Amino acid sequence: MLKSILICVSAAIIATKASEVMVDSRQNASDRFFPGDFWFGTSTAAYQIEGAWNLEGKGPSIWDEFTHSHPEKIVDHGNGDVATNSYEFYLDDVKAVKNLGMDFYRISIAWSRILPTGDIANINEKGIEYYNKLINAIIGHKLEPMVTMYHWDLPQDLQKFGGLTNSIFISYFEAYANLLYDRFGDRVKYWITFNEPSVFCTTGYGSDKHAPAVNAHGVGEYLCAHNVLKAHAVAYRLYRSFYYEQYKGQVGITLCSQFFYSDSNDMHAVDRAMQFSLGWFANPIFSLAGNYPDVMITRIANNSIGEGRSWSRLPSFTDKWIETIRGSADFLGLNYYTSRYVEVNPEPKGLYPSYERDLNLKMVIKPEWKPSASDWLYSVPKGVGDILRWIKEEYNNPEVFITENGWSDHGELDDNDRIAYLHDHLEQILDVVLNDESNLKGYTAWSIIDNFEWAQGYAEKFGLYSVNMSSPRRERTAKKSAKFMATVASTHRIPEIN
Ligand code: PNW
Repeated sequence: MLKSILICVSAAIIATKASEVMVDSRQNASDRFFPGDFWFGTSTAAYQIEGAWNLEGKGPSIWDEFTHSHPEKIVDHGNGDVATNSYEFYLDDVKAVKNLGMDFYRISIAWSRILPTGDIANINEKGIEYYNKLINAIIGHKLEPMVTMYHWDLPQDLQKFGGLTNSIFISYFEAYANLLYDRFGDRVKYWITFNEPSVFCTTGYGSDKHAPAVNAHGVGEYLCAHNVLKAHAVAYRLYRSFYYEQYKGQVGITLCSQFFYSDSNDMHAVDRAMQFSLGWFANPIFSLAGNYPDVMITRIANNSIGEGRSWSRLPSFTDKWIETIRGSADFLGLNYYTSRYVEVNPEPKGLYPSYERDLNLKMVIKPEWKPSASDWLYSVPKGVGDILRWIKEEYNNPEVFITENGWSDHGELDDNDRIAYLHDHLEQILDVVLNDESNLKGYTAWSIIDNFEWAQGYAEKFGLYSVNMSSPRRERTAKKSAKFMATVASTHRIPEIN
């Protein structure tokens, strides 16, 4: 179930187009290197690492509430109460990123740490102080901070009135964004409004797998997405109107998508998968026409009518909103992990109604794809190149940052499978860069340290460093992959592996 919902919806041009990629003849193995201005970084998110869930004025988030009231929904019954205690040991994380010779560190801010109820009426200065220390440490280590405003941890009080499904969310988010720009904008030049709305809207509002476990399938995920797009655009416009002139920063959004392929060359199915996953959020922001992809508008309206409604479960934008949302990003943050083949379901499948049923595609995993410790994550390096090329074509070559890419295992220090995954993906990415097939500015590895992997608890590890979870000091230890990434970041080349 989770697998199919988590289709951080992929896309696919078909294999042929992508495999025709010619590698420039000048590129001998020895001079295949990333350009000097290409950036490398690593990423974390507040709830997954900070701990200190109720310390120094922090209010509860939907993930505190979810893990406390439903421990059975987390594989190991874990939670983020203490996590890797980065609230106390944030300097270890910053130093780890620095040790790898990275250019930037992508973090997120816990909304309820600085606004305990989510509301601007009540500011927690202790929380502001924490992020000031963290941001200053990042800058002090000559790293660029890249800051995500919302990485899934909504203040619990905002869920009382429906959270992201209530349009008043837009005003709350605007006030929150304004506070962040005001307090941190002098030092933070790269802002990401939301991390992976397709994932948190489907799993949190369209299912009960993630917080806030609303499970309003078929309606909740679309309401959530609608408000996210508006809130994102409002936060973007706010920065451009009141902060850009002084601070000259950039504001983007991070979207997650797989790439999709078809064995039977069914390009309609492939396009539908791409549009339901990446296009859902990217089309309104990055396409010339704006608005949701046509295939979503049509299918969801038709299904809605078939269900006896006189309205579509996919909300519609006024022309004014289309205008406000279109072009509201300086860059597209892309989280790429894996891909799928798609086939049309002979019979409609999934909860009635639901996003899954609206999409109505079977997601197929190829037996030759290497599995990770996560049931949804298989190594498909080709997909990252194909999705970058797809983005260039579909959205007129926007600036892109890969804001996450990574591999899970059970915590080995000699993590050769992670190295192989990173190596193979970086090779594809380098091809794209050298052939000028994407306006790609940087690459971010998920994650610098092992951390709380949401419903999978601490069982699945994505870190370049392991963390001693049985010691209160939470010591960080570099894995073999940390060395690999350090070589990539410092030489701008991809070392050969056996
Ligand atoms: C991301 N998929 O989620 C999140 O941004 C991180 O917080 C998380 O720890 C990381 O990836 C690893 O899971 C994803 O289905 C969820 O392709 C689902 C997918 C990809 C990323």
